[in-house]
Amino acid sequence: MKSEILKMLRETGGYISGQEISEKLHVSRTAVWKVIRQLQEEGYQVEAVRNKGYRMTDSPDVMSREELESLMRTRWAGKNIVYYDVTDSTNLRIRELGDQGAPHGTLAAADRQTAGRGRRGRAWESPPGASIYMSILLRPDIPPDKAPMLTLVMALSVAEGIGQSMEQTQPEIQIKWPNDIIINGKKLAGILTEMSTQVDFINHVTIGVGINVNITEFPEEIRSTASSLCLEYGHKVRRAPVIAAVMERLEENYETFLKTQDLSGLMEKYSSLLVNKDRDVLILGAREQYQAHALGINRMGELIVRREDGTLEVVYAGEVSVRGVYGYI
Ligand code: BT5
Repeated sequence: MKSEILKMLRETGGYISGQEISEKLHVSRTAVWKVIRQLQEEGYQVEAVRNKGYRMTDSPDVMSREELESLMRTRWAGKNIVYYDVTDSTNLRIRELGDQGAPHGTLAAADRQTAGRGRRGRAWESPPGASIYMSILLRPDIPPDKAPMLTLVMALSVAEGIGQSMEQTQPEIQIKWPNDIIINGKKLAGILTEMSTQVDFINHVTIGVGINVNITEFPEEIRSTASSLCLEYGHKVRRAPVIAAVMERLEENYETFLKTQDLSGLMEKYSSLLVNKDRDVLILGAREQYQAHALGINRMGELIVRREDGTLEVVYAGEVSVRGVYGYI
């Protein structure tokens, strides 16, 4: 009931009477009033004016299932939500929920992770109260070898979703192929895709996203490469609306992806946000490392590069890392 009342207060904008809320939700006016009191205690600014009703004047950076539900405008992406104040890793929670049969689009979000993970066993810095840690469950009916493209679909959705939630258009949010989200040359967000498969069949896919929102201090090892929305835009940002915006973009981009089972409908948008485009990059493969010029992505999501001798090469995301010649990008 709390998320429905929150949604009504938001959608009305002005005043809504206790009577109207109680009739719509089939509950007593006292029950409505109790929820309003709870919301006020959680920090929401809700005004109560005799003969007019309730009006929300400000909402704080609350992270809760109700807050997220009240903001979600999607049909399936993030419609079923589980929220944790603390968990080890939202990717692990979603994998478990996937095994237990949770529906496509289930979203797990946390305020803090005790074992936040990056790719290949690396760690993801996940302090409380300041950032977004979320994972979504997908059940795509595609062959397993096409699943890595979902990381790019998510990267595009994260970049677009963040961009849309901010009032300023500068600094721009960009993508470092394949899965880093960049602001002013620093890492703002990372994506971790994991899959549960049979031989030629996907059981489910978990896509985890970590976004640095209001964090202002990073550990020494990543201080020069990491940044947050708050640091770059100079003000605090509410996390829940960013999550809702990313889910909205994901729902649309995922459906575009499924039509062709490749990135033909998305590669133009993705390439326009690509920070590596037209730059010299170092390709760090298991067998060889070389310098090349990045040209863009193809419809399979591979990076197209031109080697120094002029030959074109396609680089597959699973096999290599890409670095700028002079640093991180
Ligand atoms: C990633 O890995 O960028 C994927 C990160 C995914 C995190 C989300 S949070 C929700 C979900 N649950 C999880 O357990 N994970 C996902 P990778 O490309 O391997 O980058 C990891 C590297 O980024 C680390 O080795 C550090 O150098 C750096 N790093 C760690 N924490 C960071 C942070 N908060 N901000 C920026 N850089 C960070």
